[in-house]
Amino acid sequence: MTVIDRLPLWSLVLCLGVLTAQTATGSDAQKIDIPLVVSEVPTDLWSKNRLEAAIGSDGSLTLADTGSGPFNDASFWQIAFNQELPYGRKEFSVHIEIDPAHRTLWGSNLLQPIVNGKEVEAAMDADGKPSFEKIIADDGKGFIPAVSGTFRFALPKSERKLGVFAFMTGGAENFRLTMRDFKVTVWPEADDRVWPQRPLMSELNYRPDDTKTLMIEWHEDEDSRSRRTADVTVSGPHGEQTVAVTIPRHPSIASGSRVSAVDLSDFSEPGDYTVTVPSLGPRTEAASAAFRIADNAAQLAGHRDDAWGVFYWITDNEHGPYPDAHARDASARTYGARQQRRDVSGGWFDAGDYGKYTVNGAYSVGLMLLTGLLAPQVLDHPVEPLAGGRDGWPDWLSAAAAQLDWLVKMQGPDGGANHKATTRDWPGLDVSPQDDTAVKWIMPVSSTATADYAAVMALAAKVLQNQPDSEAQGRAARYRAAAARARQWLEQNPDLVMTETRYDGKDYGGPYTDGDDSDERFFADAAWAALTRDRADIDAVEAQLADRRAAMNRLKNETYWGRVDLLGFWALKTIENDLSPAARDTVDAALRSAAHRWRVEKQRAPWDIPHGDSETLTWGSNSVLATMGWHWLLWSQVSGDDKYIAPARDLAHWFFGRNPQGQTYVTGTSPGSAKDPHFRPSVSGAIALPDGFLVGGPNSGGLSGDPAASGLIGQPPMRMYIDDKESYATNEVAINWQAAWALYLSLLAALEN
Ligand code: 9MR
Repeated sequence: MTVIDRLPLWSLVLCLGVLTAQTATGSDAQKIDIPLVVSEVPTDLWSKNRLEAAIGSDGSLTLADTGSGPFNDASFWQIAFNQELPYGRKEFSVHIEIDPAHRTLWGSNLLQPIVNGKEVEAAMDADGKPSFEKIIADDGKGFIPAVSGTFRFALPKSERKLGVFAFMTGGAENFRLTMRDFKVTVWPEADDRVWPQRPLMSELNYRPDDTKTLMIEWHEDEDSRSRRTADVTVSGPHGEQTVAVTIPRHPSIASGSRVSAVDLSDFSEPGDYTVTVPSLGPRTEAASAAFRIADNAAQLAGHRDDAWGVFYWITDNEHGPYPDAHARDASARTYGARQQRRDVSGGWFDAGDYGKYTVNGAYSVGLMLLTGLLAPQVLDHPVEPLAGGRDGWPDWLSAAAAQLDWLVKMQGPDGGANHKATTRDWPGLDVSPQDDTAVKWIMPVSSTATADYAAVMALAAKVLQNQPDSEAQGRAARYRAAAARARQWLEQNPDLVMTETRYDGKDYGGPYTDGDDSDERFFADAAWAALTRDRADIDAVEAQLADRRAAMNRLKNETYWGRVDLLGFWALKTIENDLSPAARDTVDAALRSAAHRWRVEKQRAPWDIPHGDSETLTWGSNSVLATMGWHWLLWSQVSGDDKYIAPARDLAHWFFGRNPQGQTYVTGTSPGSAKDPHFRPSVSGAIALPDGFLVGGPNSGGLSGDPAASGLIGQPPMRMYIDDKESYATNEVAINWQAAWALYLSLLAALEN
C-alpha cells in the first residue's frame, strides 16, 4: 500500500509533488533526515523595517538589525519549506548562531518558533527531558532562549507536511543571528489511520417546509475513488430510509474535496434525525450527523438578539462597559500638526483593535440606517444590553447613535473627514480597553472617508427628522449641516485624496485605503438626494446611474467597506416616488440583479453558497455572505418578491456548521461555535467573550503576516480558517461584519412573525 491511498483527497493533491523527492517510507525503525534550505529571502511581514534578511548559498538565513539603538519590538517572519513528510514520529531542527554583540531586551527571549501556524515545543531527549527550556512570556507566548546551538522541536506524527516555519523575534539591541542546517528527522511508521466520512448539517433547526441540504464531504481511499454512488441512511420519526447519493467526479476547488449536496427537503415531519454516511473503502469509516426539524423562530430571534447585543461590548463611551477607557481620545493629536487637538472620543471599536476608522465606521452604521429607513418594522425588537437608550427611540437607533456621536467628530474644520483615529502601533492582544493609554492620532483627510461620512450624516438626518423629540430634531439639523460641509469639501476636491498605508514606517492601525472614490461619491450624492428630495440633487445623482450600474456589473456587485455602489442604490430606493420613471427602473434593476446573480451563484456552487467555486474568499468572507443575506431579504421586504427568501434562509446554515470545517462562525455556547476570536476586550480578560459575534471566516486572499494562519498556507480556500485568537486574518470580529450579520438576522427573524 502506498502513502497515497491513506489520505483524504485534498491532502493528496498537496502531497504528490514531493513524494518523488523522498527516499522511501521504510521500516518503522529506519530514520530519515530531510534537509531543508531557505531558497527565498523572507520578508518582514509586520513591516517593522529594522531587521534585514539574507540567505546563504548553504541554505542558511541571517537576520541583522539595520538600525541603531535598541529594537524594542517584535517582528514576524515566515519561511515556506513546503516539504511533504512521511507518517511517523518526527522532529524539526535548526542550528542558530547568535552574534556576540546581540543583546536581548526581553529577558533571554530570542524568538517564538511556529511550525504550520502552531507554536512548537522542544523535542524530548532520550532521557525524557525537553531538549531545551522554553521561556513563557507574560502573554503566554513561548520563546527559545538566546544561546547558540541546535534547537529541536517535536512535530506530531500525523504532520504530513512542513509547510511554513515562522517566528516572531523578541526585542534586542544589535540583533544578529544566523539559522542553518534546517532539517526534519522522521522515524516512519505504517499509517493505518481510518478516515470518517463527513456529513455536515447545521446547528440551526430546519423548518418543516425549508430546503434541507445535507452536505457530504467524502473521504476516499484507493478502493473507493471510482465510486459514483453511495447509500445514505436517514433515520427519524418516520423510521429509517435510504437515499441514493451521487458522488461527483471532480473535487470542489474551494474545499479540495469531492462533495455532494443531498436534498432532504422531503423529510418534513418535526423531530430529531440522524443521517449516516457509509464507509467507501477499507481506509474510510461510516459517520453520522444529527439535525432537527422544528420551528426555528426562537433560535433566530436569540441569535439576532446576541448579534445586536454585541454592539454594547464594543461601545467606547460612558454608557458602555469601559466608561474609563480611552479618556485621552478627548484630546487626540492631529498627525502632522501634533499641537492641534480634537475630541474624537466615543463610538465603537472597529474590530479586535481599538482603532476608529471613518470609512468602516460610516459603512457599518450606514447599513443600519438604510435598513431603518426601508424596513423599520424588522428592527422593532429590543437590543440588550444597550449603551444609552433614549426614550421614544427604537433600540437599534440608540445603539447606532453611539457611533454617530463619534462619527460626527471626525470632520475637520475644512469639512473633510479624517480617515481614522488610531494609535501608532497595534496594542498587544492582551491589552484591555482600560490599559490602552497610547496616544490616538487623527490621521489625514481622505475623499472616501469624506464621501462615506457625507452619505451617512445625510441618512442619519433623514432617520432622525422622523423622530418627534427635540434631541432627534437637533441632531438631524446638525447632521444635515455636517453632510453639507463634507459635500462642499468634495466639490472643492474632485480627485481622489487618499491616505498613505503607513506613516514614518508605522501602521497607525489598518489602512482602509482605496484607489477609487467614485462609488463613495455616488453614495454621498444618493444619500443627499434622499434627504433633500430636491429636484436638482435628484437630477445630479440620476445622471450617474448608468455608470454606476455598469461599475456594479463589472465588479459582480461586490459590496463591502471599499465598494458602496449598492448602498447608493438603496439610498435612492428610499425616495423611489421622487425619481423619474427611468431612474426608478434602473434602481430596481440594479438591486434586483444583485439579488438574482447571487442566487444563481448559490445554485451553481458545490457548497450551496453564493460564492464561485474557484474565486478567492476574501478577508471577512463571512461578512460578504451575510451582506448577501441582508440584501436578499431587504429586497424581498421592499419589493414583495419572495424568490430570495428561500436562499436567504438556507444561507444561514453556512454560518452554523454546514461548511467544510463543520465550524459555527459565531461565538456562543454550542459545541461548534467560535471560541477564540481575535478581540482584545475578551482576550485581555476585561470582559467574558460575548455570544453573537460573527468572525471573519476563511481567507484565501492574503494572510498579511497572521501568525496563526501560516499553517493554512497552501490549503484549499474554505479550509483557510482557524479559531485562534492570534488569527486576525481569519478569526477577527469587526463592526462592518457585525452590522451586516445583525441586520440579516433581524430580517430573517422577522420572517417568522
Ligand atoms: O476588513 C478589512 C479587509 O477588507 C482588509 O483586507 C484587511 C487588511 O487591510 O483589513 C480589514 O480590516 C481590519 C482593519 O484594517 C483594522 N481593524 C480590523 C479590521 C478587520 O480585520
